[in-house]
Amino acid sequence: MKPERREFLKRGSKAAGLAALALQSKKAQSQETSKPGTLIRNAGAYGDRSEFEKAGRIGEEGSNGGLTPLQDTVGIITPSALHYVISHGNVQPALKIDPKLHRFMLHGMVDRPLVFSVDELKQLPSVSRILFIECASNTSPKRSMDLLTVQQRHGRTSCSEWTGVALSLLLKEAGVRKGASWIIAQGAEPAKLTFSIPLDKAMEDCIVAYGQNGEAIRPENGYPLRLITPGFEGINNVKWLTRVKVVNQPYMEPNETAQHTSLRLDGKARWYMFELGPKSVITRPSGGQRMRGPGYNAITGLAWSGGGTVKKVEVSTDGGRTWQEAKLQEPVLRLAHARFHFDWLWNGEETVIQSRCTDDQGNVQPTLEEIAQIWGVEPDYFRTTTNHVARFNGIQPWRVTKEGTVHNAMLF
Ligand SMILES: Nc1nc2c(c(=O)[nH]1)N[C@H]1C(S)=C(S)[C@@H](COP(=O)(O)O)O[C@H]1N2
Ligand SMILES: [Mo]
Repeated sequence: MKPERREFLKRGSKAAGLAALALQSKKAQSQETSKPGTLIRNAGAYGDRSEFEKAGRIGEEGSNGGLTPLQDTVGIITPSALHYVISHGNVQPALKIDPKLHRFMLHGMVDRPLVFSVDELKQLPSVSRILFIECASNTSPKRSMDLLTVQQRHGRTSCSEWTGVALSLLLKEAGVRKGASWIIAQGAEPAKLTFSIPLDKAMEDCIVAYGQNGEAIRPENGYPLRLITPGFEGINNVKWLTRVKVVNQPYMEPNETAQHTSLRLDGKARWYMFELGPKSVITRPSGGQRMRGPGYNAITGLAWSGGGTVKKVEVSTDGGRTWQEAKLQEPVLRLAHARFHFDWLWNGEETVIQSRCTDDQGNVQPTLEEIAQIWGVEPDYFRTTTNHVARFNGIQPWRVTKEGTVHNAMLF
């Protein structure tokens, strides 16, 4: 489709406001031609980290994924360069999109279809929110067997500050028609990833984002535009966003049917689940690391919930017999990673350590055994099934041996 942007923008008085903004952005551009200052010599125009820092994403075999080294990050922000990457459709390393040529279209069941350039979106009132993103396949227990580290088990979640325009603002400008109930978001890659999202969510808090941690979104994370759908599973955060179509039913695209459902024993599948459950993981000490030795060992980790704000994290250092509350480090933000700390005096004996998240909705992170019970399966199901188990938020146990080595204890 090649609708004339100006045609759309001309219609309606509110839309005329947007047109004026578009003109302003032209002016602003022409002012930018004046010479910028000399870039500083010693620090570099665009800084690098210390050569002694080695934390990096690792790949997943047979996929385009890159997993965040959660064991190496501090605080709650994932550096953009370490944000996990999952791209379907073989987009490797990432799409190269010229932001001057890129357009975002809002159409379908609206009174005034709208088309925006990236610059035009940047002229609109912006919102910034620190939010986690997590792939529905993160921590799928089946993968547990040969995956030992927190990066391998949990590295499909990251947390960034995302900046952009509230999708609700754009939808109001476009004028959503009566009877509309869903939006369909689509990406620019050859496979055109497409996903259906309830209109209520779009109006509540979705963001058409161009910024990540204070600069442009990284190419592999969706440059120049991506949809941010707070708290919903990763796939809803459509990268390289080209359009949002307002419709009255989900489109049941392959990604939301075949590839993002959980098949149950009775042959029924769970789908359109969207919201991710409460979750947490101890990132230190975690699989593959070594204890400092008997005595004081700091425990730290991350907790998050698609249901709201992390209210409480409990830690058990005795295989789940007793639990004690961990300290939550400020800030603790809605739909963001939260950092927790726990002071542990290890007696040098073999034990299992784990964490449990409770969110402000009262949702408590379950054990694998509790999930099995809800599913009506034996815990061993998760070891043997060939079905894809998505949205698994079971408690992550780490076994600490007498020698001070730490191992994944889920299903072992
Ligand atoms: N256009 C497009 N958007 C996409 C994807 C994709 O392959 N193409 N992958 C989805 C999936 S499955 C996840 S988990 C998240 C990952 O976002 P990230 O790569 O920025 O971490 O993006 C989602 N958005
Ligand atoms: Mo995903």
